Amino acid sequence: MPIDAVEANFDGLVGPTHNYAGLSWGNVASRSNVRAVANPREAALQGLQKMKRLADRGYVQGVLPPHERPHIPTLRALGFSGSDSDVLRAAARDSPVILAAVASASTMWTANAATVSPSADTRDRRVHFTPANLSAKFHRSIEHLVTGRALKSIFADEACFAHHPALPPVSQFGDEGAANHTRLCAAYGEPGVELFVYGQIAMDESAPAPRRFPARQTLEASQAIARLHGLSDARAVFAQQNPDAIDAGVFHNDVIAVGNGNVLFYHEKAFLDEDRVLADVRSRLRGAELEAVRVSESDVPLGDAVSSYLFNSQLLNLPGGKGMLLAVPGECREIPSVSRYLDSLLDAGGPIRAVEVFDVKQSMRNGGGPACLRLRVALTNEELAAMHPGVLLTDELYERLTTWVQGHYRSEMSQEDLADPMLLDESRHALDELTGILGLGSIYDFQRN
Ligand code: SUG
Repeated sequence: MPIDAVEANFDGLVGPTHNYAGLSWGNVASRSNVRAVANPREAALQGLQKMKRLADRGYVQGVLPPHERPHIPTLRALGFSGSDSDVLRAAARDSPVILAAVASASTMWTANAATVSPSADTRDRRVHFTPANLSAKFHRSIEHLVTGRALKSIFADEACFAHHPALPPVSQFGDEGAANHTRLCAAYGEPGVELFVYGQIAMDESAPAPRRFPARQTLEASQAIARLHGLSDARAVFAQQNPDAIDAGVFHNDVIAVGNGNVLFYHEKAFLDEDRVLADVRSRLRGAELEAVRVSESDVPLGDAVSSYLFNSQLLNLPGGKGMLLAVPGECREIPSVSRYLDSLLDAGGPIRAVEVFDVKQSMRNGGGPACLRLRVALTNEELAAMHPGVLLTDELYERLTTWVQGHYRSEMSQEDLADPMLLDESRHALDELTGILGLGSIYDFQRN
């Protein structure tokens, strides 16, 4: 009997300090919008509306909470001292860039929160979670502890769920989570193939590597995750991302490829050795044939793929086995080559049967599209029943979160605003209320001290 399972998507709720600080070298949008004034309220509402539309279509939709920002404990660890206001004032004076890093709302991009292996793939038949160390960027490297707490609080039942700490926080084990991990399968409850895509082999200096921008994910990290999660060779494939793509601004694999079920939708420049990747996946995929939907450079030049975020779309099953829906960012309809390609994709009669546009512009300006904003967790019915239900989006939760955002979030956030001690108070107050709404317990440092 096949096991009934669903894919749940957990979107990161945008935090109250959402801003444009230009922190991510190698991420073109982050750099080009540096110092623009952000609108945290609009950002959070755009995210909630995306979640609501997908929940209304019947998809299992969850929410992951934002983190406490600015993160005062990190500033203290860096030598800033005194009262919280003193700490903020000194950081703003001595190093605005450090203040911006500890104030980033980057936890919204939950595709980077963790790598998740469904129980059908793992040796002990539990769902395995490893928060990503995100060690390539300081502002992201401070996420994994609280991410781990939130995931443990939501997936608490040890009979169903296994949690690992993040990998050692050094560049050789740089891990960016699910953004560099795609699972292909015949059905969510069946054993699948986990495709780990790395940017660089860290411990082999002669191996191919990007020249301009950093490779954030290493083979060493991907292999460690596969070992921790108990994936056999039959369940895991490791593939190198094309270094030229990284140098063109593809800082995560989910900016150039997305998979779901037996479909892999990717750009011809995604992988260093495309033929081997496809052969490795094909030889391991059971119960279904891989359908490779390959986009050529002549149809969509790599630069257009990066600026539209075509591949940072969510690929979702349509009900009744009637193909798949591609949930694309609005920018895809603004770039002629991409818009034309989407029309031809629908005419082609392939597995992708529907395209829907989502407005997540506030996040896009920091290089985060629809797929960056969500963490996928395939769950059997039994696992779904075992998880904490308070984070699953219902009409009522959507209303409560919308009211909560409207009551607590500012509509303008400049770099100067990050030093405002009132912002810290407002954020803590809002997050304290949020853990109550979501029923998560005390996951934040300020609630524990
Ligand atoms: O890590 N941007 C994020 C975007 C993450 C996108 N995620 C996926 N592709 N899955 C990053 O580069 C920019 C923050 C700033 O510049 O203010 C930032 O962190």
